[in-house]
Order: sequence, then structure tokens, then C-alpha cells
Amino acid sequence: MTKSLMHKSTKTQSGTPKQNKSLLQGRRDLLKLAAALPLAGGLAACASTTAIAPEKSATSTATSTPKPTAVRKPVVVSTWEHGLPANAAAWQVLSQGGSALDAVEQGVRVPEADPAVRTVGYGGYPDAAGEVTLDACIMDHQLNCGSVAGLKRIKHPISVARAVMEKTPHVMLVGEGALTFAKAQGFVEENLLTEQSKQDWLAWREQGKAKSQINIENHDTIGMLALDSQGHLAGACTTSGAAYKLPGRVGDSPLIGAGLYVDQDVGAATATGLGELMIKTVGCHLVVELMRQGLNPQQACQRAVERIAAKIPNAAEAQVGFLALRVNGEVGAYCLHGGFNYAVQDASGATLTDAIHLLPGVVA
Ligand code: SD4
Repeated sequence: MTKSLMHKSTKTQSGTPKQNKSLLQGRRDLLKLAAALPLAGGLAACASTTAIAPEKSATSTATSTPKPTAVRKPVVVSTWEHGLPANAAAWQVLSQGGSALDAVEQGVRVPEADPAVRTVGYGGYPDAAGEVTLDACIMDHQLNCGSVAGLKRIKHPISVARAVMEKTPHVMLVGEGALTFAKAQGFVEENLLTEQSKQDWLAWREQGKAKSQINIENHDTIGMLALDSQGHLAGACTTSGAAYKLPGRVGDSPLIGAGLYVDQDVGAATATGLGELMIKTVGCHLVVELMRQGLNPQQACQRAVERIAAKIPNAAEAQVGFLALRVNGEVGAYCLHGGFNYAVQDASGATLTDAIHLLPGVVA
């Protein structure tokens, strides 16, 4: 059940130089700039960044080391601004000694139910056929995990994913099978296409747009990571996926390792942006393994973004962002283009922070 939203005072701190905002005014400029950038070499990291040894094929000019973050628990972190009310719901669980697993489930149910959040759950952008199809996964500190993909007409895919984890011997259910399972578990079918989403889809169809894209208008998946007072980690990720995607398309968000990964020995990571890029690099597993090798959360996220930028042609046409939480409570994030932010909640309150980015410019 979703608990009341009572998050504490919110302060916003920016990790991105203000002047970057004037460099790019929109997606068109962004794409022009991207085309002019030599992706596999010569990328200069933006804003202050870290002194990690570069990827073989990437040439980040990283120079400074990030400030160490205070060790803390419990703590919850989420992607994007809608992470603030989601974290607040998770905090209700964590602050009362509840588990990280319960916290992340309760937390992400908030944007799943909010029609104003157009990229998660109810009210999310539909696929090219006008159907809202949802992807979600959840993972605990013992590598237990559950996932659903292409789930229709169920408002809370994260809770179905948890049921897959707890009540079946499987990790992932898709499409009709996932819906049949959800109904058998007592989840109620309902229409998820709001009038607003329907009108937007009709307008998109009218314009005859040929392909779905992740851009500044539609890249707002929620990924949430929590560390509870027992010291246990858990994570959840839920989305309606790429707007107007081909029916049947599955992104990174329900894929363990791509959109979410949790390893109690090390930490957890989640992702947002064009899922195909995270799938190709198994991005969140990569971030966790980089932390295992000794990088801090921000350095690990940076390295994963650099990997994507260096190895995937035209990656700069999309956005990707990673968010990581180390088992000691340390938080880090990094993204390809400016404009990705993340919410953190702990006993000291709630913050929203702009992630440091690799390419110049901010997509507002
Ligand atoms: C996907 N990663 O389906 C998701 C979409 C998203 O922020 O927007 N993430 O590719």
C-alpha cells in the first residue's frame, strides 16, 4: 500500500555549472552537437569529475576526485525529481525499521499510481499501437529477484514483479503470461491509458513519427535503491518504457543487470535513459562490478557512461544515466547529457542533485 507523502524539507544542489544551460537550447541543438563530437576519442567530461584511469577506448579528461560522502543508513535514492515523493514513501518504511525491499516497493508505487508521471505506470506513454505496457523489476540483498515485461492493464507492475520473486521459481514473466499470473494473484485489471496520454499518442500518430526515442520529453523511468537499518540493500525499477515503442519492445528496466543490480557485498545500481544502451553493456551489473574493483559509486557510474559513449555508435543521440549506492551508504551518479537528476533521502532530509555529465550542455 502507498503510504502518505511526508518528505522532509527539500534542498536542491547543483553539480553542474549554470553556464552549461545556455549552451544548448533543445534536442535539435543537442543532436547537431552530438554529430560533431568524436565519440570514441576526445570526449571531455563536463563539470568537475573524477580521477579514474580511463577506459582503453575512452579518453575522459577527468581530473579531480569526488568528495567522500558520509557513511549512512538507512538511506534511499531514486532517479529524477519524482524520486522525491517516491523516496518519502520509502522513508516511511525505512525510518520505522522496515526492510529495504518493502521500502523500494512502496516507494516506486507512488509514481506508478501518479498520472502526472508520464513515463511510469498509470498515465504512461503507450506503445505505437496505443497500448500502455509496463516493465519492472525488484531485487533484494540475497540475489532474489523478480521481473515483469510488457505487462498490460495492471497499475503496479513492481508488486507483480515482487510476487514473481516470492511466489514462483522464476525470475521473469512477460506479456500475457505476466497478466494471467497477476490476475491469479489478485491484481485488478484496469485501463492505464489516460485521456492525456491518448491525445498525445493520437497527435504522434497523426504526425507519422517513425520511431520511438528516449529524449528530453520521455526519459523518466524510476529506479530506486535503498539501504535499511539492518544494512541490507534492495532495488526496484519501473517504467512504461520508450514512448511509442514498437509493440513487444522490452527495455533495460525489467532486465536484472541492465536496469538494476544489487549485490550485498558491494552495492546497487539502477539506470535511466535509452534502455538499448544499458542492455548492450549490462550497465548496472557493470557499475556494481566496478565498485567491487574499488571505484566509488560516482566513479563507477562515470566509467559505465564512458563505456557506452566509447563503444556504441550514436550513443550521444540518447540520454543515459546511472545511479549507485554503495553498501556503506555512499551515493554517486553520472550521465551522458546534463539534465539527469536524482533524489536522496536520509535522516538529515531530502535532496535533489544534478548528476555530473560527460558531454557538454544541459538538456532542460
Ligand atoms: C527503457 N530505460 O525502457 C527505459 C526508459 C527510460 O529512464 O526512460 N528510462 O528504455
